[in-house]
Amino acid sequence: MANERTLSIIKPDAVAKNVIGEIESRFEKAGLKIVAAKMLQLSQAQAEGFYAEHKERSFFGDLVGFMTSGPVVVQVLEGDNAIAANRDLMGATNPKEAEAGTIRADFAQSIDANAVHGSDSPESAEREIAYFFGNEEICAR
Ligand code: IDP
Repeated sequence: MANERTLSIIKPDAVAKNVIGEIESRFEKAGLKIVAAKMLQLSQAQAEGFYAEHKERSFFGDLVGFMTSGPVVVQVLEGDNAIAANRDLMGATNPKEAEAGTIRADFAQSIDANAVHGSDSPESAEREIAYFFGNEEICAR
């Protein structure tokens, strides 16, 4: 299996619900290691840049508004097939369609406020990790 890194974000709704620890615990219990982490208040420009691929979508303004509505926790997860493993833990984008026991099924209310982000490919993981972390902020473990 491939040892990978992926970018995870605990979004403002989950931070406001005070479930940061419960979500981080799911990563650890699944065997993923947190190799970098920080809490941030995203600026509008940071949120727009992060979600640039969605800028033509009808929900882009709402997405940026939501992502800047309160602090987020960004982390780099490392482990076997970390990108897919994190997506499995997260569940479907729309929490109403997310499998029972996934983070979104348990902690998200709606497709707009869906608790977590996770990179969806090796290319996006590389871009997204570099968006938030310098190499010196990622720790070998
Ligand atoms: P993902 O977060 O599961 O990878 P993407 O399709 O990359 O899903 O969408 C990014 C984020 O944009 C979603 O997590 C969600 O918050 C928001 N989003 C996606 N589709 C919709 C929609 O149809 N309405 C409102 N928000 C959406």
